[in-house]
Amino acid sequence: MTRIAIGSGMMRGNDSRRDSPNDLWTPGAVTMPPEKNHQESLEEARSLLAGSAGTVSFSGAGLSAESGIATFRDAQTGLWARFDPMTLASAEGFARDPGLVTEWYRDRRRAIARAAPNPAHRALAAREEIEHITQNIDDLLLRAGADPARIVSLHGTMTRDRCHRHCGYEEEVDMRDPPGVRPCPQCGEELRPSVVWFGEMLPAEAWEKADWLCRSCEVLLVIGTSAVVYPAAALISVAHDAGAKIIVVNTQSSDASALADVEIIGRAGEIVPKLLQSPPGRGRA
Ligand code: BJW
Repeated sequence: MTRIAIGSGMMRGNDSRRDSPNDLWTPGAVTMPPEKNHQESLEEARSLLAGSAGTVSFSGAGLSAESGIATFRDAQTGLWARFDPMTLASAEGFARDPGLVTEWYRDRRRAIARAAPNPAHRALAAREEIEHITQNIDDLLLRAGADPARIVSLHGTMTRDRCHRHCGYEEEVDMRDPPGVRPCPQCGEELRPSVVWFGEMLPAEAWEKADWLCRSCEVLLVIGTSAVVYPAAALISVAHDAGAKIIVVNTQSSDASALADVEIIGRAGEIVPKLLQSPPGRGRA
């Protein structure tokens, strides 16, 4: 696999030279003017998108990073660099200290309420034919104007609380003034954010729709995910194995890199609008 240094980042597309026995990436191994390679990869991705009759976006925390929402696994700035996931994002952690978990979510809810959609959210939302699968629990894609019927939220949403016992009770929360710990009015168990914690099943309906979209799409546009959390990350393989072209946008290599037909290393807020500027292709039936 050949990688080409582009300015402060790197970019990689499918490259016929990848069978070369000397196929080791070296930062100095630039064979063409960097701007031309950058432009070529963007054009390749744009052309895949323009010719696609069914494009699906698959996003992670990197999509919202430029809106000021912390990612999970980025060194230093990622949430898991500062907080223990099993203490704050698991049923066991909640059972141990519901007050601590709820306070952590109150802070994050206020941060989401203060945040605004960035150019990547807006570019995705503006392409009405694109279906979206997101691991994000913020509502920025929705606030950018995307059709809610075209958003599959694999890991739930911060905008609602639900009964921890799954009695069926759910309610919307005020994201600017989020509630503290309180009992479910239906069964007395505690209420908690309607998100998916480690060890919990993904919502069945969301999973089934996401799986179907990935089996039937022509292009999967993977944006800002480390692709290490399963079963969500497996959807990239599902689309790839079903014959979809995979375009990856990320500030660095990720576990999605190996499946990419075109990988563009750069910020989502800069790259995604460039990719989606082209007129829609044949559109989804
Ligand atoms: C930019 C950028 C910019 C930055 N522009 N890019 C194998 C099969 C099945 C399950 C497992 C398995 N192995 C292990 C498991 C269990 C576990 C798991 O996957 N663990 C791994 C970590 C090892 N999975 C689960 O537990 C799931 N449930 C499950 O499997 O149920 C079945 C089961 C039940 C019982 C026992 C066993 C199995 C549930 C997973 C739930 C994940 N929940 C969270 C928290 C949500 C609530 C909250 O926010 O509080 O979801 S964890 C966190 O990770 C969050 C995210 O949605 C998810 C994915 O992270 P994401 O979005 O990829 O973010 P990062 O930070 O990792 O990456 C950001 C990327 O953006 C980076 O690559 C940056 O470079 C890039 N970037 N700035 C472009 N400007």
